[in-house]
Amino acid sequence: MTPPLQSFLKYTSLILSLNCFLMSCNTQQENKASHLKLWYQQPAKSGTLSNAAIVKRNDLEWLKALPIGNGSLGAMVYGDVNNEHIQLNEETMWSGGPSDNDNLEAFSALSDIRNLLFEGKYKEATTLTKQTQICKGAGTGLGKGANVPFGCFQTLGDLWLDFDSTGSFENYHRELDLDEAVVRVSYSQNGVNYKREYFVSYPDQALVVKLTANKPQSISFKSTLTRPELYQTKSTENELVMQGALSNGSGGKGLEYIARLSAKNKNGTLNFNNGFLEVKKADEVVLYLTASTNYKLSYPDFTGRLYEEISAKNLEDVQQKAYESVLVSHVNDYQKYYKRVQLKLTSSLDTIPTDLRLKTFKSNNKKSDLHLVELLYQYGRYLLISSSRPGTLPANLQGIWANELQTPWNGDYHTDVNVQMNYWPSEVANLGEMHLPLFSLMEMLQKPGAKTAKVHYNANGWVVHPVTNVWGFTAPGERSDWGMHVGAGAWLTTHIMEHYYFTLNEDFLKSKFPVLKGATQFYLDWLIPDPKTKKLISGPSVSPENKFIAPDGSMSKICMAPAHDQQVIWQLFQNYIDACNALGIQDDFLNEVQQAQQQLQGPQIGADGRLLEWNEAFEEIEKGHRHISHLYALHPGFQIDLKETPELANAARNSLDYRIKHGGGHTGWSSAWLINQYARLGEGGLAENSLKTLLSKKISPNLFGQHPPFQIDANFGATAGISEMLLQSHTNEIRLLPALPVSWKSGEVKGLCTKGGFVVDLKWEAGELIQAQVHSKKGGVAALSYKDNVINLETKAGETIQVPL
Ligand code: FUC
Repeated sequence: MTPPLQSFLKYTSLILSLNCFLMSCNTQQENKASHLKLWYQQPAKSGTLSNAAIVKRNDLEWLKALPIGNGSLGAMVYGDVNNEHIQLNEETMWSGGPSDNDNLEAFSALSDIRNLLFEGKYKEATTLTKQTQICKGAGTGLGKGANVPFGCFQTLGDLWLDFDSTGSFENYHRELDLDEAVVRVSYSQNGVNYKREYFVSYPDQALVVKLTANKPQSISFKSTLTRPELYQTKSTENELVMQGALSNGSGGKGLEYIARLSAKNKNGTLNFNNGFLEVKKADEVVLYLTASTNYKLSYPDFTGRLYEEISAKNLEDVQQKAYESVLVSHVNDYQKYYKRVQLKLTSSLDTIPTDLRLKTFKSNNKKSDLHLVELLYQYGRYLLISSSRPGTLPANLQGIWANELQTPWNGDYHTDVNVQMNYWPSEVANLGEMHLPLFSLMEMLQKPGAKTAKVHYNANGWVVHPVTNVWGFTAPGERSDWGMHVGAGAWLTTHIMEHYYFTLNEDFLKSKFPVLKGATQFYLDWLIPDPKTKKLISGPSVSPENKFIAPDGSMSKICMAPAHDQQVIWQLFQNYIDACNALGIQDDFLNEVQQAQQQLQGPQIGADGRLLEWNEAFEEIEKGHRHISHLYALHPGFQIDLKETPELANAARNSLDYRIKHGGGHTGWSSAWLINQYARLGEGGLAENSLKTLLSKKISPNLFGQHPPFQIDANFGATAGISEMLLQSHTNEIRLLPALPVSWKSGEVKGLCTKGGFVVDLKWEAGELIQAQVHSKKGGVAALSYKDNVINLETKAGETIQVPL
């Protein structure tokens, strides 16, 4: 190389690297400035090690603690100064165990119940249903199943750090940084500035806590691991080990678990002794915690893993690495998913702590707080990444965070809206991988569900009713009024095609096709012709979980052809037909499905213009009922659409308005559903109203959704709903800004996904779309619709196109 060229290149590369350095500084600064955080100026008050046994489990302080997690290991960080408390979870910590719940009397009474219903004898039909159709045994224990075979998702326990400091502190700051999935706490005490950093790493399968101070020898504390019951904590030379077995709900030993804690210090001393870790006068301490159980997701033998070895190996590996590298690989792994979507509704700086912001919002008569909307939106994505990863169990009613032995509703999987809602944001908000655990659960449910289908209904295929658990519970619930929701399996299974529609991943579809076909098979056998209309109908079943006044004067839930069942079955059949088209399947079974779909009783409009919830215009007992299952076809289904079936859409709107007028949307998840429903109706203002109701009434200081109690579906439903307001692709069209509220004047969203494998970025000003970009993963035509215009954009796989507006 000639010298001048060499020096030119050197010079250029110097300039380049300087530029890169400056750019990376700028990006870092920009990133820092744009970091979304939940932040507070006070700790959540924890108990202390000495009163661990009597710490109130379901206290309000827990709803101020901050959740971190890696899909299976979870923690709630209180950030208290003198006594730190980190409540722990491991997603498979389930009491109970597999049990046979199928009712051998069910099938012989089935046709009698149907006949009674056809004769209008609702009272008798309900009595016979109660007597014969419910599960055998205690079922879910009426939602308190910790000590029956159904079991309950339980806390793993608590990690306590009792510091030797007492007294006051200042400059307190506590935050959950959504951009990095790290909790940070800082404060000053006795002239020393303290910092703590907490995260749960997916790559290293460990909870990591780093404690530092700006003066040497300032960190001294005593620590241990406890659990409200069934545990023993021992110390080895360099570990604390908490171990035990839960109850199997039948008087025996159930799931086994282990949690291990180790520590590294800079200066000072570390001592593991007598079940405690004692740290004296350290400059810095890093704690590592791993946990594991012997659970395996495989019916009927759920025992599998060498769990003691797994947790030991994880602990050994993580502590051999430098803290910084563990942190960096955690952040990189998390950001791979999190950074895919950006939402900007405001450029104002976040100068108000999150709890005060919420309070102000409530007292300000719900004046829009766009920052809060951004925060809630990304928090939903954060929670999904932190509670549902490929290879884990699906996010349950509380994700993976629960601090009790008897978690509300057993912290299980309710399949009559709740677990489905958990996954509504997964595809559109660019977290398709996080959807995968739901399919693993369905695969496990096939076998027990096939037995239930045979025993209860003499049907082929598989079924699940409104509640299931990690032990393969598929029978109807113990109370027929909610337990006879026979459409639940159809609803659950529609998620398979939802994932396919967005990803066009044929291998995925092939591998899950048997699950889809099994569910379809079940409903083909289950449906019967209505003697009057000859239409195919489902029943005996319920419209979750609403009651009506029957023609015989009784108050009933049991009926034939609830609109919800009819709609989810239509959707399942449509999904099956689409799956066959995608996979090139053409056979007699497909023909049968196509014919059955055409013969299904479809949605009906009552004389008052509302969509009928039941097969006749019965009067509902609870007019503002929290479930709006008879509008499933509008959302999340696509049988009803504003443009394609305007009359039905209008009837759905009437039903929604009526529900709300009578107090509907009163649980967190219910108001979250309304956001989605109104978005589908193109009603940005009404969708925003429901979002505001949720934010003002059903969100705790740590932004956990509230039924109440805490139920995470509202968080996921809200994230899905906000996405639906900005982008929809439930029909063949991709609708841009279909339900933009007036108050979201200008903004930008990047990285939302649509069916067909497109990724969309949108920018708007003064309520008008000014920029749109489509990235095509799979090629094909993107039919983009904005207001009344439709553009058919031809794309090639891998191409990114600016849309001409
Ligand atoms: C359904 C709802 C309840 C609650 C429970 C977990 O049964 O009807 O409101 O959300 O799930």
